[in-house]
Amino acid sequence: MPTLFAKIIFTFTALFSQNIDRDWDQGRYDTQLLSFQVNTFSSGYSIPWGMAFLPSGELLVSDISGSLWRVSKNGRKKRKIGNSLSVYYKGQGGLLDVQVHPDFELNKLIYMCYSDIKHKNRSHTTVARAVLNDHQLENFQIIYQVPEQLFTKISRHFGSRIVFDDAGYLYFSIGDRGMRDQAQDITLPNGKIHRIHDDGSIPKDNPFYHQKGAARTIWTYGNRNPQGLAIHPITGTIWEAEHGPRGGDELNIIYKGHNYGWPVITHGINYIGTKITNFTYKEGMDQPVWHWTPSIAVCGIQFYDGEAFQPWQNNLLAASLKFERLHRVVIENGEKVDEEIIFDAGSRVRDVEVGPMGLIYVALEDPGRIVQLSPLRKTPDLNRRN
Ligand SMILES: [Ca+2]
Ligand SMILES: [Ca+2]
Repeated sequence: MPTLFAKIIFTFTALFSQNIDRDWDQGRYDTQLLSFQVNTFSSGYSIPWGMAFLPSGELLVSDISGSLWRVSKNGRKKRKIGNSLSVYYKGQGGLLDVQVHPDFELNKLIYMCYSDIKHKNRSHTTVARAVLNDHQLENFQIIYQVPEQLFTKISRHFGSRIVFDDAGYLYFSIGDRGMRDQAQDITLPNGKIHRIHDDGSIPKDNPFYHQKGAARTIWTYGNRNPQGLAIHPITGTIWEAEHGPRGGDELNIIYKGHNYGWPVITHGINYIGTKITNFTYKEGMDQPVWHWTPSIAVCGIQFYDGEAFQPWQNNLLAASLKFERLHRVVIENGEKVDEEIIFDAGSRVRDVEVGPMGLIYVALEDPGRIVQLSPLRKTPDLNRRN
């Protein structure tokens, strides 16, 4: 009889947890400037690591496990895109970001960055592009890959995000790969933001293009583990978010050839509490626009440029893995002037994206799913006295 009893309990638990899974994200949130509704948009992921909208309004989702998905406009259907990526799915490694070419309607190109794998489980961050034909990738092409001798068994700090600027250059990030001092070494690719053309060729006006021995794709250096990149909708500047050690998560504006300091300067300390450096400032190294200390484990970032959440226009949305929240950061003249936690997700927040109708899409972990934020009219405060 204990077996039958256990079975009944199990069935009950299963039914109950299914209900929770379906409904637990739904709710109304009231914030300083407006209220919004949260609904589940798409589920069934390991970790939805990156998101990018196609001009059709469909959403591409890169899952860390290596699967790439094409999700219908209303989120009800998702289909796996066949790919032959050699993804090292371990530790922080896997399929990372996905991005759509600015001229997708003409060339159907999509871009992916991922933890590539070589023999003996050595890995590094690679960038590839392919033509997306319905649910197949065609003309798959690796457009950035480090020399094989730099592949390592270390399975952390791969970065990585991809953005295109207004002039069509492609930027992507690689973390320090756990070898912090190498972030200052411009002959090595790790701990850097890179800039290439959309076909992988290297622009001749890159800052170290003509410097002997330098990795010519480098745009900036001294970046610890950047997992957020976004273009400011008005100024066109590139904004970057990177994980600090313990403390010192950074928000930076990315300028050609600049040194962002890691590990010579940082506002963080080692995880075990010991000091990394005595310095938070040094001549020739950029200070962050903002640093989160203690660390929020900042991941994906995106500027809000839609109409639906009008009061949030040009604000930066930032994902926090550690505190499981979505932040809204108000920026004026390149400086942070205010910050609000707008969504307490209750799950690690991996990425954020703005859809073609101005709705906000948030990628959450455990279980891997995407929720949709849509605005509600703010309820008048009945207790307020003027
Ligand atoms: Ca994206
Ligand atoms: Ca820094």
